[in-house]
Amino acid sequence: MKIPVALTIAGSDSGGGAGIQADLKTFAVLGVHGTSAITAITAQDTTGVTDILELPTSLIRKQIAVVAGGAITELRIPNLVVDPVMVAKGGAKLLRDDAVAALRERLLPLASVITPNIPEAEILLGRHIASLEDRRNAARDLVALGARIAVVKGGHGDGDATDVFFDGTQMIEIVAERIATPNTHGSGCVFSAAITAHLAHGAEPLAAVREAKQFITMAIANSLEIGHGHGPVNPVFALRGGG
Ligand code: PXL
Repeated sequence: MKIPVALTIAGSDSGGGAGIQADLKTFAVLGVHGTSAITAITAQDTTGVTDILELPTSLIRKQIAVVAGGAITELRIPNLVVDPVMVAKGGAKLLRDDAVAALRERLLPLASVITPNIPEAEILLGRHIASLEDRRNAARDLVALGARIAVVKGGHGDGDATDVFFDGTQMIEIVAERIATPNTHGSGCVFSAAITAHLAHGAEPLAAVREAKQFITMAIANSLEIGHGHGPVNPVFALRGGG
């Protein structure tokens, strides 16, 4: 049987709700064979991150190399989805300050799609983002910085969860009703992994993002009451047992 293959390069969440674990569940449910390069190991539950170990760069490189046949810059990989993770739901820092410039200057220009939430777009662009118009301008500027497509997500805004998609030509709003729940841990991971999975299946980027938006909306609607903090979204909502 032939199946598309995707590689997630991400941290491990011991709580199982975000990072590598969320990405692999999402890939599996969307019919993609998931491979992984683990960048860091977090010790965390739904109430927060207790410890983080960064893995050696050489080992991260090797994980990517054996799976993908070369590091990202040397490869002509068809689709690179960059989710610029910076801060966990509970407030823990997941990206060192000195890595922000590298993300902006070296990774962003390689991205087929970059998927910042509002706080991440603010850090990448160094300015406050309040209105929907600010979100549109942010998407424009992220494309000007070199991303092929920017999706600035509206989850941290008010009202509907309106994401702004810009590919250098089309500026499109993708809207979903806000779901009132504290259990949104892993939402960014599941969204970016779902975009990746649909691209791996050959979907056009706008279609992939629209499908991923529907998928994350369902994963939030079916999110899990686990622990005493932000419970995880549920990418396996369609499976028997659901969790
Ligand atoms: O949701 C962002 C995220 C990504 N990756 C890892 C995480 C988190 C949030 O906690 O732990 C490993």
